[in-house]
Amino acid sequence: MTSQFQVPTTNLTAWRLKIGEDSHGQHKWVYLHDEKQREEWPQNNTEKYWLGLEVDVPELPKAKTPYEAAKNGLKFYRELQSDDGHFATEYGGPLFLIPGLVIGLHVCGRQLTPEQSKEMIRYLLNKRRKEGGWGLHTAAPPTVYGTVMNYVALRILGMGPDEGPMTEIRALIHEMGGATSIPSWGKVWLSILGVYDWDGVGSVPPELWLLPDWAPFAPWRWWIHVRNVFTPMSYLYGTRFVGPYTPLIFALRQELYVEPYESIKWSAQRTNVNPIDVYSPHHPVLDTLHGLLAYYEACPSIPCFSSALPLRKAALRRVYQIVTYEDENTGYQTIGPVSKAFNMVVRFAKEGPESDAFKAHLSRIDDFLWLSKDGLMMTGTNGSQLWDLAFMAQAAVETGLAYEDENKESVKGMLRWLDEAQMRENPKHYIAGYRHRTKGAWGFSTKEQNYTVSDCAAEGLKAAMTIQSLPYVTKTIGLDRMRDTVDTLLSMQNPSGGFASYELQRGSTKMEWLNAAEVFGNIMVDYEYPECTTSVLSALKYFSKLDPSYRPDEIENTVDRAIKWIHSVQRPDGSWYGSWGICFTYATMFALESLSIAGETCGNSERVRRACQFLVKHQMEDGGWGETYMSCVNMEYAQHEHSQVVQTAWVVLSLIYAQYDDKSVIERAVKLIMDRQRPDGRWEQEDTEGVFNKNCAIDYPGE
Ligand code: LAN
Repeated sequence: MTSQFQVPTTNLTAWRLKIGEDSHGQHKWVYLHDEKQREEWPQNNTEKYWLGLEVDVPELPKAKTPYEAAKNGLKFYRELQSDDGHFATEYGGPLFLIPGLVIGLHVCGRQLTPEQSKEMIRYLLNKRRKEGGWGLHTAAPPTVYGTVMNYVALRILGMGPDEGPMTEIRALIHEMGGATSIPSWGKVWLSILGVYDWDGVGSVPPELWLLPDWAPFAPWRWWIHVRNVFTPMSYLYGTRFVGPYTPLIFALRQELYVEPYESIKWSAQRTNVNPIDVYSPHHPVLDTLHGLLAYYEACPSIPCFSSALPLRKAALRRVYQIVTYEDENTGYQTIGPVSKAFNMVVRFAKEGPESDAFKAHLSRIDDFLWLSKDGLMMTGTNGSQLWDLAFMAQAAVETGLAYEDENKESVKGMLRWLDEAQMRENPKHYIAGYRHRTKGAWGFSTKEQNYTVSDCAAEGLKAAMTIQSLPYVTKTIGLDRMRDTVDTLLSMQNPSGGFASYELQRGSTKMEWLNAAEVFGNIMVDYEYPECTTSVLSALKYFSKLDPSYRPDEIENTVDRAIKWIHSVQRPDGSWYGSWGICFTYATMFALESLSIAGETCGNSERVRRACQFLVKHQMEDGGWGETYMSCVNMEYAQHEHSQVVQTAWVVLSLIYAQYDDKSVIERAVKLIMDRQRPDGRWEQEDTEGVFNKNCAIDYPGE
């Protein structure tokens, strides 16, 4: 079977990337069926590059100095800039996103286009690991969650049960004991599809949204991503939503389990999670609560307790309202890909297939789909537009490349995009939706996505300030608008002095007791991070030079407290733990930037020397650095077998911030970076460099 099987593919030269005009920075890959249309709208270098086709760029003279290498790099990257000024990039890695969308569409009676489906199948098959299945992300070994969910996705996308590698994948699922022990988010999606029983899912009670705001465990205090997943999930759980029972559902019930479906004792599955999947085991508090809630959930079937029903109804009304706030605040994209699929199903379940809300959801699916050389993926967010651009802008100015005539138009383009991407108002449902202020902020991706992220707002502001320092640009972002950003940044400092990601830390870290998503760590509340803290304090510091009269005392005080917090989280070995990039190399770079702003360098600071010793100790023989995502998982430095250009560059920056005096260390690293540059100026994507929730790697190929 396997030998005859042809992985489906489409004509890659027929795909185009449409960049949104009204919704600024929006990405939408479209397939042009018509030859004439393709001629009229030829493929550009951005499309060719991301599809792995040959890019139309010259070979450049080999760089002899680091400056020339950077210049060649920007010359190449400029080719990937969109007309609106931003750089559209792919953003993949997680492998639990496609199945949610595919199941979500299936239960709503919808499908992707035939071309999208083919490319998605190609992606999943390309990302299958040599062990036979999929893990939580592309760099991890297979788990029940990854393998079952992606197997189901392939079946829905049209693969037959014995087509190609499907028999082998199913054998692996059976070897792992079948789908009964899938982690909780998998249990929920399979129940929605009708191939698991809601009785096997630990309670996801919408009633939590009826708790008063002062309650210590009230959901508005949870980390924004978890809150936005929990909310629609609790609606679907509370209504026990199940999609239509198609023949495929009955087939999957046979395929996914080692025992007959009808014989499975569902209530025993609530705590059954395969150990190979578990990163954060359930806390006994959660299991006890679930045990108690099981009685509550059984109420409707026990007449004397049916008084619980009005409570559930009220809770569902409340939860539905919160779902609509999120949809309306984000142009129906929601904060991310998981909530996107859940919210879409909720709106379908409540308002039906013809409703405006459901149709609006359908119209914003493409924002999360990216066609890569390996096929069609679902992205971690609707892009990383601001994040990529903000660093590129600062690098262009700080290296001096922005002063080169050949780069001026590109730099002006970046400012044009920044100007459009700043959020000028607070969200539509600001107070009622428990949102943090957005006025003046930039988010990680687009303005329309509409979420402040502390470091994105800060890096956006830094990018605007640096570009506007150039003599040839018109200062389109005035001081008033920068003051709005500063107001937002100042509103985000936690009592500890550190900055979290999207909001203040709104509740106790004991909330982790309720973490029911076994595959992620530290997700229940927002935590302070050296990365976010550094971005904010550096932005405030630069701003205070530009506009010394604006809130000077508060800025100074905020920066001082932030530095103290950075001090407080240095580890005894000199490093800092990174939560968004891999890992110690990433966070140590940020922390050393902070300390250099506070005037601390190797010459005068023991802690900076300790940090440098840590970094230098890990330099590899070839002069580079390489760390794997396992550092983030285990909180211990995990050496990569190969050095990585990106991490090597992070360390070079770190050592420069620290004014490290042994220049030979830096020179060897820079030589490695230069040697890895390709003749057209690009650097290839090597291993993954990003991470989230301690356990999931994510790629940043644009950086
Ligand atoms: C991101 C990507 C960017 C990242 C940085 C700006 C780098 C960071 O400094 C702050 C946090 C942030 C914005 C971040 C938070 C979590 C995200 C959105 C992601 C890692 C991208 C994908 C991830 C999201 C949670 C994925 C969906 C999965 C769930 C568990 C809901």
